[in-house]
Amino acid sequence: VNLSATFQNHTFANPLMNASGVHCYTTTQLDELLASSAGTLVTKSATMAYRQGNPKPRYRSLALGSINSMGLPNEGLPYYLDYVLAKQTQADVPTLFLSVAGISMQEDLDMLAQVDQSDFNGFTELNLSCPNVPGKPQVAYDFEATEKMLDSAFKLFHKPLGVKLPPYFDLAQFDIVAKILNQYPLAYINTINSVGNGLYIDVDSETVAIKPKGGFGGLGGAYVLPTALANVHAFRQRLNDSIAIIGTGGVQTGADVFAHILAGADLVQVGTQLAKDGPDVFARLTQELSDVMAQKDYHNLSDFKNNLKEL
Ligand code: RRO
Repeated sequence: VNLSATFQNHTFANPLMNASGVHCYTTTQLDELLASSAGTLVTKSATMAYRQGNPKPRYRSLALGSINSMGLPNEGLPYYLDYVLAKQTQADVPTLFLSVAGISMQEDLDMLAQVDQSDFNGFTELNLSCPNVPGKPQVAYDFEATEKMLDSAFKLFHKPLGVKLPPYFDLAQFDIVAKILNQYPLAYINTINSVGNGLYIDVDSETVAIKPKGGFGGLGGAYVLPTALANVHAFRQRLNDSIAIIGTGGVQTGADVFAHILAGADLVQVGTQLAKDGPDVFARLTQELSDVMAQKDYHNLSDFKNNLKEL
C-alpha cells in the first residue's frame, strides 16, 4: 500500500497532518509534528503580533469530542514565518502550511503582504472561520465580506493560497460559497473548522465546560464527523477541479481518514484526537489507513478518492 498524497504540484508521504490550533503553537510542538509520522504540518493561526487569547479553562476534552474557545492565542506572524523559512531550507522537510487569521480584513491583508514578500515557498492558509473572538463574527458566514476579502487578497498575494472554512449546513449555502470560491485561483479549501458556539453542560455540577463566552465554544471530534464529511463532499461536487480540498473534522481512526478521502479530500487533518493522543496518533492513523486499504485491495489513494457511492 502506498499512502503518498499529491496536492497541487506537491507530494507528501501520506495525507495526514495536524489541524491548525492543535500541537502547533511553539517551535517545540512543530518540531514534534515534523518528527512524527504526519505527512506535513500547519502552524497555529497567527495574528500580526503575539496574543494571549481567552481566559482559561478554554479547551475541554469530552467523551465525544472537544469544545474550545482559545481566542486565537499565538506567538505572532514573525515567529511562525521564521520557523517555516528556516525549515524549508532543510532536506527531508515536506512543504509546509502557514495559517493566518487577522482580527480584521486589514490585518489579514497586511499579513498576506508580509508573507508574499518573504521567501516562503509553501501553502498559506487564510482562516476565515475562527468562532471564538468575542464580538467578531466568522467572516465566511458573511458571503459579501468573504468575496471582498478574496478580491483584495488576490490583488496582493501571488503564492499558493487556501482558505479555512466554517461548516455550512444548508445546500443553498454550498451553492453560494462555491460560486464565490470558483472565481479565484485558490490552491485549496480546508473544511471544516470547529462547529461554532456549541454549549457543553455538565449536569452533575450544573456548569459549562469552558470559561470564555459563558461556555459557548467550537466543537470538534466525533460530534462533527458527519458534518465534516458533508462539507468535504458538497464542496467537491461544486468546486473547480483546480481547487484541492483538505478534509478536517472528527477523525479518530484510519477508517475516518478513508471516509474523508472517499468524500473527496486530498489531505486530512486531525485536531481533537491529536490533542488527546499527541503526535504518536499519526503512526496509528497511517497504519490503520494502510490496513483499511489493504483489506479493500486498494494500492493508492487515487483508487478511491472522491469515489463515494450513492444508493
Ligand atoms: O483560537 C481559537 O479559538 C480557534 C480558532 Br483561531 C479557530 O479557527 N478555530 C477554533 O476552533 N479555535
